[in-house]
Amino acid sequence: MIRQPSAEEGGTRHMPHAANVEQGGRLKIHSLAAGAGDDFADDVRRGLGSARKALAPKYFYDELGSHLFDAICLLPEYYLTRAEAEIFACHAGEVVEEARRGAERVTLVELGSGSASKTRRIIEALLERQKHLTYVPVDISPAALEASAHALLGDYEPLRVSAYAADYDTALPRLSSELEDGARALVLFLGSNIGNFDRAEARDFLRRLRGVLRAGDRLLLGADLKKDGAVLEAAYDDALGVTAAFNLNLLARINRELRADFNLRDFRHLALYNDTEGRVEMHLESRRAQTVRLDALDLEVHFGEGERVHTENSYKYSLEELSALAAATGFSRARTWLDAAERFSSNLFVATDA
Ligand code: AVI
Repeated sequence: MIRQPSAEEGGTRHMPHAANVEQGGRLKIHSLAAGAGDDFADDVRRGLGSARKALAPKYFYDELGSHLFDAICLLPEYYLTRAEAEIFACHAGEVVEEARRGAERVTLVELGSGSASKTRRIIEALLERQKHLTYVPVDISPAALEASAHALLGDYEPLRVSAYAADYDTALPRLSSELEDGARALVLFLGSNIGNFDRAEARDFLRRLRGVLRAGDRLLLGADLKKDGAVLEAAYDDALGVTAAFNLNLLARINRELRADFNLRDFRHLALYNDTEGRVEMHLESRRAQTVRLDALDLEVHFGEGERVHTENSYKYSLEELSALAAATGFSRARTWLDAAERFSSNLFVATDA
């Protein structure tokens, strides 16, 4: 998952590109991250000023939001993380065999690597088959990248890490310089992150990714499957209220960073499955008519009773839609693994000839 840098991680704007080399030359960190400060203010002004109020889900992930997301992944209702971990526990060897087919070596890239906990199974399976491995994680949070890179290097001696603290748009054009001749790329895009793009954005993103890959390179894409709406709504509206807190934290973040006076108790979390669009929508609904002041923006925003702020879409896929997505973006869906309950899919896309 792509996360925003927290205040502690620095509000530095447009950090110049710098590559720090550490850990006996085994770790390189490329800092390409731009601070989110003004973008956040501009996006909040635009989002709350539009006729259909909306806020971008990337802003969930400040420090508290990132912890709340980690807690969501432990919830009984949020099956996605466990299902993907189960697939890797059962099939990492096969995934890696398929990814390596016909290649001597693999370079592993991960988009939105976060804590990289599920990646360990893939790294281990690769290191059983090749002596050395270059791992190229990309995440917006320098702190998360550094922590996960140090942990992985401590645990896997033959590993070399070239990490990019950057958003996807900034990192994608840099990736080609990491793809060595003679080594196939295996790109991980896990955890249903693709679901937070709408369908056109998903196609656009995968086309841009395909543009930096070579024919035969692989993408392992985690995608949540379409299923009963009640199961999906429970996954995004858990009984403990953790997802509600995750959603409401967006207003708390606006209070903290933009000196606003949202009363969180005056809003409620909603998670609705939109069957026509095949997506779970999250909203924050105003419980009463109210006006909120955002001092840092010198802005007042009025909310009618029952008015909603749309905060996230999580698109769900059928296997046919995944094949069509692959075909439309320069890949073919070569293999798919499902968890035992068939709720989640890990899909090996192969980059086809241009
Ligand atoms: C990060 N992303 C894939 C999660 C999802 O399922 O869309 C974010 C999330 N939102 C609510 N719960 C989890």
